[in-house]
Amino acid sequence: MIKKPLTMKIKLICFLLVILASCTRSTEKKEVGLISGKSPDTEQSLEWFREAKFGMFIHWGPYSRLAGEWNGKQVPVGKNAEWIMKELKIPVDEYRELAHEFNPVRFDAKKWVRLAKTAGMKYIVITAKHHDGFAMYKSDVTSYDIVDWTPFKRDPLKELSEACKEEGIKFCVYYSHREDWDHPGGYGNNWDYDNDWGSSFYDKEKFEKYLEEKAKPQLRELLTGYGPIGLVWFDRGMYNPEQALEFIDLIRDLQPSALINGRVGHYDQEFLGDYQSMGDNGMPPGGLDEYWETPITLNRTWGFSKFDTLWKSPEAVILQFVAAVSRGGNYLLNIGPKGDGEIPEVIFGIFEKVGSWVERNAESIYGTSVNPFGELPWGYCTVKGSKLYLFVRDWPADKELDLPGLQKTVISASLLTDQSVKLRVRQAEGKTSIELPSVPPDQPLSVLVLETNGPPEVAPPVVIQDASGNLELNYLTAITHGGAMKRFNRKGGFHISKWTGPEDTVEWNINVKVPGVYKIITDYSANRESEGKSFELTVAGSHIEEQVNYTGDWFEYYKFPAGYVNINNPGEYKLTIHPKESGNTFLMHLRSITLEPVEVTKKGGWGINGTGN
Ligand code: FHN
Repeated sequence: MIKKPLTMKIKLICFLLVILASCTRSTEKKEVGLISGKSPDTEQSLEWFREAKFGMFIHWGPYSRLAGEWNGKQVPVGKNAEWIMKELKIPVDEYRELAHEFNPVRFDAKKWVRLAKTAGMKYIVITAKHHDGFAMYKSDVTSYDIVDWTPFKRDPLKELSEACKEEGIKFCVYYSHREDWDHPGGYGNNWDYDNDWGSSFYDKEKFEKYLEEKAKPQLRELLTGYGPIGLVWFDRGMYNPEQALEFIDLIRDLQPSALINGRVGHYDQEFLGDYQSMGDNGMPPGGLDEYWETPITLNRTWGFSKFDTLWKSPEAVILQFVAAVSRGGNYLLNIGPKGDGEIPEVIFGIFEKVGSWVERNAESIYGTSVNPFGELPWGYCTVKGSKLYLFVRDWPADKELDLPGLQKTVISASLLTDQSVKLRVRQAEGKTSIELPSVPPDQPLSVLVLETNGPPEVAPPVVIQDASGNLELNYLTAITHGGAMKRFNRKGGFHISKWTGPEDTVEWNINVKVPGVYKIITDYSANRESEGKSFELTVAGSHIEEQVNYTGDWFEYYKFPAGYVNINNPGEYKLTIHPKESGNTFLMHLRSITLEPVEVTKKGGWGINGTGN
């Protein structure tokens, strides 16, 4: 039974007053609510992306020739070499002079594409224009491009797009749409111009001039001059949704099946585009309900730096790649070719080793879907049809691999690379264990393939009490129904949202060892449109109805008490939460719900007897 202390309402009002007092943010930001920015054929367009898993990112421009050094000054290792213009405050005129000398005569499009193929990559994303403002293709919008400005005179994007076509690789472009240190109206230059405006405010006139006379026309050129583009990779998010939607519309008009990454819009707002981009080198701790991709550096910088030699080993790349795939994401691994067009030799060695592992285990990677088990202590998992692929990183000393919660019968189990080696499987009491050979056949991951009697079904995760007795319910262990989604946002981190009606439910299974009274604490963010919406929370037979509080903006989280529940007996329970009525905006962005045992009444806290003492 729920006891709701009378003082709770007062506490909530106090909370709100504190929140409102701290709400000094600009109102310029406008939440897009349910605008998805997606075209009707997005799902279909996403097909190749879902299948592909692995892409090659290329950061290449006049900065590559400088290789992290200018006038005896060095871009510190750990900082981005492609940012040399800004890091060392190279004046626009001087950088333009340096760009005249960019002459990558050793560039070989076919060799680059073959390198991507060697590693098992299915798409290439190249910087058509990075923040330095220099176009790496023939642009008629400006002469500040590789064909008109350099002795090279060739269009590497044309050559790459053709080589990609020949080799069956998706050709994709990166375009820095907000940031441009060369144009007097672009964002970011604070040494020649005064344009480092931050992420919320900008000089409207100057910036819109830049958008109209450079960014949009250049994007139009890229979408019309290079055949089908797999995806457009924007960076450092646009100021507001209206501006971002103009870029989206341009793409939808000119190449409706080109995908758009999640960095097209402002990072702090509802994401636009077709899939979410993690932060640089980001990795979610578990699966999400939306498509995502993570951009990863092979050393520590994106553009070439002669000082940065801390390369990831092939093993590290494979482990990280498989972690991404098992969590339902794509892995976009970067290379920084040199200024002369050569790719550092060491990269060939790494890619060859990665590629040979990927080739051996291709079936377990491409076209698979997310691991249904939650994180596994010994490695990773993917699924395709009625097959489960288990990637064993930590080979168990007793050679017994435990797979918890599989609810289908295993028909056969073997090593993926040698399916004549059948493995013995025992299934009892919800546990599946597989007998492994004594030595792992592959490094850094050995892959097993299990065939089950139908698409794998898995027992839902059960949250147990931590050392303080708390039950911490977050996106990792949530089961989402209807439109409710596990999501990521650069500002808001991992959370649950996109729920607008009662059918959009989220549930958790919890195991309560210690019966008693638990305080329920919800941790969420909500904007004005969601304020006052009702939600229902049910746990152990108790129903709570609460109204959503305004927290300042989306992704500004606050913790709100949502009452108490008395759990009389130890055992397993379900906690569910959903909007009470249908609406046209998200209920809230929910980060977590905590059930906290109430043992003693804390001084100044909420009492369970309604006294507040
Ligand atoms: O500033 C850029 C950086 O140079 C690089 O392009 C990365 C790739 O994801 N994106 C930006 C930083 O997030």
